Amino acid sequence: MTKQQMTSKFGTKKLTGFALILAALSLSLPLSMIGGASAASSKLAPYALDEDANFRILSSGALTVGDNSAGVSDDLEFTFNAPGVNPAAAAVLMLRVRGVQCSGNSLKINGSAVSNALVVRDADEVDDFYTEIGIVSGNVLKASGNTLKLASAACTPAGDPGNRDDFTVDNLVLIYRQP
Ligand SMILES: [Ca+2]
Ligand SMILES: [Ca+2]
Repeated sequence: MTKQQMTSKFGTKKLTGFALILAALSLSLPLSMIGGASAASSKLAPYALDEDANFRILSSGALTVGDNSAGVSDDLEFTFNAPGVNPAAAAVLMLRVRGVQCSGNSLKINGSAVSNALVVRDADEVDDFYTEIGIVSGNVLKASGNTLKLASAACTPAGDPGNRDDFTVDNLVLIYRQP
């Protein structure tokens, strides 16, 4: 099992970019509810729009894990910073996700699962990207040296246990609170 190490090359954007994110987040709310995001996610999203919020673009490129294609790893991880974060507060991870078919896949920050980030889709939906709003629990983030890890899981008990579930994420945006 190999890991791809990447470092987020995107810095913190200021007001113009933030306004775009707010607009995107607002748009994503009804879509997420249609797509099955939990009530908890939907409630937490507006909370992240507080005046004390900050955000980071963690990745704007597609990241795929699984075993369908050569050169794709079962898992990958990269590091990112969250300058000025209030570490005790929960945060929101907004992202697009495609191809999740099994519940065992994981998206973790500092070893803690980001809930609602990976939603299992029906077979006829796995070719489409869905906007998801994940929840990063309080006491997970730190100002620097955070690790985000994606891992694909075998689809068990259904299917071939040796066939890991390939899925793709992109446009990962972390919205967090400052003290
Ligand atoms: Ca899949
Ligand atoms: Ca596979």
